[in-house]
Order: sequence, then structure tokens, then C-alpha cells
Amino acid sequence: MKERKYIKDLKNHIGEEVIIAGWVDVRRDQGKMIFLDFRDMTGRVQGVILPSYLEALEVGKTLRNEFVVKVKGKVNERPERNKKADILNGELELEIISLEILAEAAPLPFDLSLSGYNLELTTELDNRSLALRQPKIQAIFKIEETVIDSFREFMKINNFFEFQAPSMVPATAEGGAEVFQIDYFGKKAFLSQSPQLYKQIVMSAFERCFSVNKVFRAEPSSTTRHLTEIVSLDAEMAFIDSWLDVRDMAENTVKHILKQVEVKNAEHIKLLNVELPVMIDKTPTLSLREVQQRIFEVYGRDVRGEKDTNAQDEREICEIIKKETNSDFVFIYGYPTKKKPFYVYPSKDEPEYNEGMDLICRGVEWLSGGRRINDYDQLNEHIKIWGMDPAKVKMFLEAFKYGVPPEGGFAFGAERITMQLLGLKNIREACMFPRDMNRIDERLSDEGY
Ligand code: AMO
Repeated sequence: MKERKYIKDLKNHIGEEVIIAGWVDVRRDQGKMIFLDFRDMTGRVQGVILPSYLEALEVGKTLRNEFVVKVKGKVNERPERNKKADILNGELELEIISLEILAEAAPLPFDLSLSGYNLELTTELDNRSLALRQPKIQAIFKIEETVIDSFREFMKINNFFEFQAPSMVPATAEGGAEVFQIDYFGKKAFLSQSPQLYKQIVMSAFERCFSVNKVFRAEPSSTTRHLTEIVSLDAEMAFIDSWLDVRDMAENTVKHILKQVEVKNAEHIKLLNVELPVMIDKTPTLSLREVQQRIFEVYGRDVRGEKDTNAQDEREICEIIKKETNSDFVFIYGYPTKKKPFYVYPSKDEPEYNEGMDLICRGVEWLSGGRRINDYDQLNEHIKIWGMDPAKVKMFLEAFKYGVPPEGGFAFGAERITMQLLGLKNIREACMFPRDMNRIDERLSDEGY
């Protein structure tokens, strides 16, 4: 449709006749006149069919919401008193000359409009294809697009090489039972939980690498922050002095993402009426034991000696840190070595604790990472202690046999980032087609929401 103008550009055509194409967003029939709001991928505009356009009025009467139309009209400036300063095209109106219906739409099962839309999440997901037309839902995914783009952008600025990690793998990177097994020509294989071992292999050749990949977690419980298929933003870097270099890279990545979202998605943030989390200059960084001690001091809840944080710990430490520093983020490091995967680097001074770290934002984990073991013999020793079969990680071990610098890395879940940026209550809102125990597009059961 070569002659078509985008709705966002109509302000440049005041006084001219234009062709637009899009959906009927709202229709208000006032008898002699019909008001129609049109929507295309760039925005919305109000149009009016005046009484003198008899043919257009006839077509206008047959329209319903979501009909797809091609419209010829004249772009008129609105009288001063009718101008709306804070919305796109608030200063103009389209005087409709003719209308062509490109596709009809069945009556809608629910109100899609900005003011009328209010579906429960389960119903929204059951009607995903139609709900995706709703502006607030689109805003969430536009922001997520920026999150992923800006991660990629920051990695490239910092000389990380992008690679494509495999999704079907012979062994599990993270250990544990949370893995989907597949039948690979009669042999056992798995859907990748994480590109962990591959990113370490690629790092051993390219120094710095990253990947944006789907990963799969057979999470056996249904929570508001777990999905079974996620977008994992992974990075790995060589020649670090300590895990603190990894923390700093992760922190700077977050700063870049926050800045890009603020700049590129200003209108979406306004529409969703949210405040982005605050990252202060140096993000507070506490060991697991310090976190547990702080929770004990402030809330009197004794979780000292626990091997990891749970959801309540993460919420509470974020509340404490927010009050004290205004930071919405906190790094936690120093987990019990045995509780984390075999590749995590044990601290030199206290080998029973490791140099693994998590970044928590507003009470929910955003990122995991840290320093890795780069010494071949030490890796082999850990593989033995962890009870793993070295044959299953042969390709990984081969990389480390031939000289690998001190190194580390991290991974974010894109849906977790989006969820916490926007203060969404359920991670499913941050995933266009969420997969969980109860849903693969179709609902598998009525439970768990
Ligand atoms: P981890 O398993 O902690 O670390 O995952 C990294 C990040 O991925 C996100 N995430 C999830 N998001 C939604 N649903 C899930 N089920 C889910 N599981 C994980 C979180 C989490 O912080 N190999 C390490 C990373 C590394 O050390 O580089 C790993 O996969 O945001």
C-alpha cells in the first residue's frame, strides 16, 4: 500500500488529503455524523464522517470495532478549544472522505479499549491473540524488546562475541531434576536449561561472548515468578581479576538497560504508570551470611545457616537495602560451595563458600553468575565430588585442558527483568506465550493460578 501514511505522521500533513489503513478502534454513531478512532502500529487518530459524505456514512454504519479499513481523509487542525495536548494527534482530526473495508471482524468477546479493558490474567492468556491488540499489553512487550536489544547492544559495545547456543543437549548444565528429557532418535537428550557449558567453551576461544537464547526449566511448581521456557541473556568473560569484575560488568549492563528503557519507552512507561527501579552508583553487595544477619537484626527472623535465600529473604533484604540506601538492587555473593553447580569458583580464603553471586531487584532474583573454575584439575576434582560422569561433559573439559584464563559470567532472565521493571505481579504478564506446568498455549488444567 504505497500511498499509505502512518498515523503518527499525520501532523506533517495538516490541510492535505491522505490515505491511512488500520483497525477501527472505537466507533461512536451520532446519527448524522459518525466518529471513528483508527489504530495502526504507530498510534491512534480520531476521524469523523460528516453528514455530507453520504457514501462514507453508509459504510460507516456497517463498521464494528476491529474492522480493518483503508481510509481517505483530509487532515484538519482542531479548533483550539478541542485540542488535547498530551495525546498523539490531539491537535488534529481526520475528515473522512471515503472508506474501504479490507476485512471484517466478529463482535468482540470483551472490551479492548484502554478504559474498558480489565481481564483476569487467566482469561487474558486464554485469549492471547486478541488481547495482544490492547495498548498496555503491547507496551509491556515493547519494553521487553528494548531490554533484550539493549542487553545485546551493551555486550557488543564491550566486545562480547554473540554466538548461538544449542537447545538440544546431551547433559544438564545446572544439575538437578528441573530438566525436560527428549527422545533423540531413541537416545536420551535434554532441552537446554542454560547455555552455561557452551558459553564457557566459546569464551575459552573468543575471550568474551554472549547469547540470547531460549532455555527450558521443568519447574515442578506453579509460582508467580517461574516459567518453563524463558529467554536467557547470558554473558561470559575471560581475564578477570576476581568475581568483582563480573559483578561490575553485570551492574553496568543493568545501568545501560535501565537508561535505554527510560529513553526509548517513555510513552509506554507513562501508559503503564510505573516507576523504574533505582540503581544507585555502587549497588550494595552483601555476602549470604551478611544478608541473613541483617534479616535477623531487622525482622528477628533467624535464617542464619540456611544454604540459600528464599523468596521471603529476597523480599526482606531488598526492603532493608531500599530503606537504607534507596537502591532497588542488591548483589548477594558467597553461597555454600556444595549447594551450587560444579563449575562455580570456591573462595580461596574460605573454600566452603564460593564466588557465585545473584542480583536481586525489588525482592526477586534477576541474575545469577560469578567466577568459574578455570583450572582443569580442579574442575575434574569437582566433577568427581559432585558425582558427575566426566564422559558427559567431555567437550567442556577439553576446552579447559588447553589453557583458559581466570573467567566468569552471568545470566539474566528477560521475563524476570521485565516483570520487576514494571512491577508486574505475575511473570506470565511479561511473557507473550507463557509456558508453565498448566499451560502450553492451551490450558492443561484449571489449577495453579
Ligand atoms: P540461574 O539458574 O539462576 O543461573 O538462571 C539465571 C536467571 O534466569 C532467570 N530464571 C528464570 N526465570 C523465569 N522462570 C524460571 N523458571 C527461571 N529460572 C531462571 C532468573 C535467573 O536469575 N548458568 C547460570 C547463570 C550463570 O552463572 O551465568 C544460570 O542459569 O532471572
